[in-house]
Amino acid sequence: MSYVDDVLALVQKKNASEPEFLQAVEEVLNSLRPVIEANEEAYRKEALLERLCEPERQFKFRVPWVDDKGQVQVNTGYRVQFNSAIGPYKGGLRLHPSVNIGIIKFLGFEQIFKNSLTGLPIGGGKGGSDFDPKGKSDREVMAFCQSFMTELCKYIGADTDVPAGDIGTGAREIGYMFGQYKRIRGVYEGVLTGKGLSYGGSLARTEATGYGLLYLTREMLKCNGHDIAGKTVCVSGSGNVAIYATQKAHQMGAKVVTVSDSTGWVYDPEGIDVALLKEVKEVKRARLTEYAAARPSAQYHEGRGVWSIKCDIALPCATQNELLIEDAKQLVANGCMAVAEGANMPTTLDATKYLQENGVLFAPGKAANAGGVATSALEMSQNSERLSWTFEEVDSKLQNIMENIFHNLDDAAKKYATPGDYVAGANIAGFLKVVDAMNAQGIV
Ligand code: NDP
Ligand code: 2IT
Repeated sequence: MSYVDDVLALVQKKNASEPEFLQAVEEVLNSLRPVIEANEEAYRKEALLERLCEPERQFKFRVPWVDDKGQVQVNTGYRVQFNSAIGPYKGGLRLHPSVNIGIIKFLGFEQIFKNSLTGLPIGGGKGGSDFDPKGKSDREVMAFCQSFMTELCKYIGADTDVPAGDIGTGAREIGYMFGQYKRIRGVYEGVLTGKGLSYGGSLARTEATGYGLLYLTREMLKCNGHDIAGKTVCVSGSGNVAIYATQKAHQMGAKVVTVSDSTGWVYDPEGIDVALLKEVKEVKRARLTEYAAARPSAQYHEGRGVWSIKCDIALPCATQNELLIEDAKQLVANGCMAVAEGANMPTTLDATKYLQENGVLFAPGKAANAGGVATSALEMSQNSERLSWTFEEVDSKLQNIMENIFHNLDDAAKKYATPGDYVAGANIAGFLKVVDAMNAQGIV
């Protein structure tokens, strides 16, 4: 068997109960075949892929907190420090009832290559908890965040591991966690990103993932002879990534006609009203039924269904495995020309293959949503030099980073795989830098 097949078999055996992690590893290793096969014996001897697929370190801990009724609740906290070859561990904290070690490992593994693609010195990590912030009071969220950080603060630091937001972790949660870190460790440092502007946050970090997604999508379309202006776009999700993707798409002259949450979705043929969406989701923390109730042109549907609407561009911005093979078939039948992933691994492997085989331009999440972590790295730089840059300065660096990422993966696809295969291009370009650093640092 080839080295890649041997390692895939080993990873499957060792992590049999972690389907999302196995899915992420399978996608990456399969697309690395051309570069691995060119150097197979050396890589095998160094156990390079075995080292890449094994986290450097992982923590799992108890998070007890008291709810508003005086009842003690217990959640499980995680931090996976996956790979520090090119910089301190960097990656978000997911707070969602579905969180388990396999989900955190898949996210941490993806983060290694994503962070490498940004061109900035950040390694891969991820964390979170099965805590559900939905429906909790601010005091309950604070109690959870303080308890979570009381344990997490032992393992992180501005030069070792710098967490940030992800699903369920926004500015409120980051604020509570930062306060607790400072209180226990007694240092005021950039240990978290996505902070509020009054205590070390960066302008444009809130917008960065969604904006970055559109900067990369625009570049991908441009290089394939298309203009984003005038295009109809379907977005899924209605959180941080979805909101700012929608806003930037509108600024570029495209029209977003759908958004969704975990209970339903909205079709708004007039174009999503971003101010209303922000009010419903960021201020009221309410369901999309409230958006539909306030907007005569919007139709609300229970369940899932955004990919059934005819569009030119699809931007999955909610969660993993939300765009399935039947959705891919529907998108192709409806004439969709591009899919760019705002979420991490939202498209299943068979759906990705179907889209690519049917000529749809496909930008994988580890490239397309890298604007968030890239801007987090810019926040780290500003914290280190104790200065704050303007919105325009950060936003223009973000644009450059996203356009460079697209060209790097386009070039890598042409050089090592198949032109236009941006999945392979992203994995290979991300991998080469990490491997170079790992090799230089010896067997660690
Ligand atoms: P938010 O918590 O702000 O929003 C998540 C959105 O996705 C909500 O609309 C939520 O609906 C929906 N959603 C979450 N889980 C599910 C589910 N199981 N089924 C259906 N809908 C679901 O998170 P973000 O916008 O920050 O993150 C979205 C995606 O983008 C994630 O994959 C994340 O890993 C990725 N990402 C985020 C970055 C960031 O900077 N924030 C950076 C790069 C990637 P509901 O409210 O009903 O749960
Ligand atoms: O998936 C991701 O890249 C994020 N959730 C952002 C991570 C970060 O450190 O900003």
